[in-house]
Amino acid sequence: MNHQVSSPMSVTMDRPSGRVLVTGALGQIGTELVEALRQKHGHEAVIATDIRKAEGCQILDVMNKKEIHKLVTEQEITEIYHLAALLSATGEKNPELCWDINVIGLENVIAAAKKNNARLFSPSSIAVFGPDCPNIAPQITPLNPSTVYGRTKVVGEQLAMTSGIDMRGIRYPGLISYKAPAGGGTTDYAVEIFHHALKNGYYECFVREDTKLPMMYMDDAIRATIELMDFPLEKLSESRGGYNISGCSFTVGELVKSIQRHLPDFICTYNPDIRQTYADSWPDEIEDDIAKKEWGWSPRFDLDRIVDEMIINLEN
Ligand code: NAD
Ligand code: AKB
Repeated sequence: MNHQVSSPMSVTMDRPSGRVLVTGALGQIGTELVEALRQKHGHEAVIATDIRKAEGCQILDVMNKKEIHKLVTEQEITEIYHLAALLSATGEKNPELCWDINVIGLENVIAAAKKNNARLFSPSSIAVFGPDCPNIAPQITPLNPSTVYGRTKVVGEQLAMTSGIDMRGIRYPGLISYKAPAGGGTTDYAVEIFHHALKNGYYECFVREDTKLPMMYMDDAIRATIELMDFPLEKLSESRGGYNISGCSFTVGELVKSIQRHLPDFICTYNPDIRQTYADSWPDEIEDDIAKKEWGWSPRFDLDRIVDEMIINLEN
């Protein structure tokens, strides 16, 4: 991957030897990752797929093993970003479907990658940690999640090390972005709050004011993903199935205060639901010394900068 070929286009584009496939491309991450990959490799080299229909995106259900094989073989796919999944809130409402899509779907993609010698990026999550994890989560610690969603992510990390392919992942924190809505997770409040603040000046939050979780701006997450995939495999350790990366951690109360710098009349009230228990089972902060040391990870966005970017972009 990523070698320069001697065509005029290669002056600005880093062309993969084959094509790049993105599953779940219409989601919160896919919307921005496809854009970034197309900028890097050229529009034609990146095939966006999802179970939903949209312009510029092919239909591909990751439960359909035969179709995945066909597409990966016919399109000469050499790199896959597998984003199709159910997130924590949707997943806990339908645990069997969550297991099927997140684990069987991943196994289907791994099988196709293996047959075609493709590299694979498959995201993990801070949901791999459970209530026994220290408040500041180390990279290496027992993984005993209390959610089915978290368990599917632990299996994903294990498959990265046992599947025999070049497979990598990141334990993404809650991701904050403005281009696409958050897709049914516990950390969705940190995205929804901006839309409600700007539209109504009011938000009823489904977790408590003192709930503190690791969060990250989407630009940092996309850059981390591409930087990790660009790094030589032999320089990565056994953490490659799911690297801890830290952006910033804050409580909802701190987020509200930061938004009030722009919108002083904004009011947030609190009405915790079942998602509070998922949030309570996850760590407050993430220790990312291994990602920093191994492949040079470094975040760029703190809380106030995220809030400034969100408000400016949603207002326009
Ligand atoms: P999302 O819910 O926004 O997008 C997932 C996409 O997958 C959707 O567009 C959906 O239509 C598609 N999909 C669902 N079932 C499918 C199927 N059977 N076949 C094909 N496509 C299907 O999720 P996201 O936020 O973009 O997350 C992508 C990945 O990153 C997931 O693995 C998620 O667990 C992980 N992650 C996300 C966050 C976050 O805060 N967004 C944090 C940690 C980890
Ligand atoms: C969720 O809340 O489910 C996701 C995640 C942290 O994995 N945003």
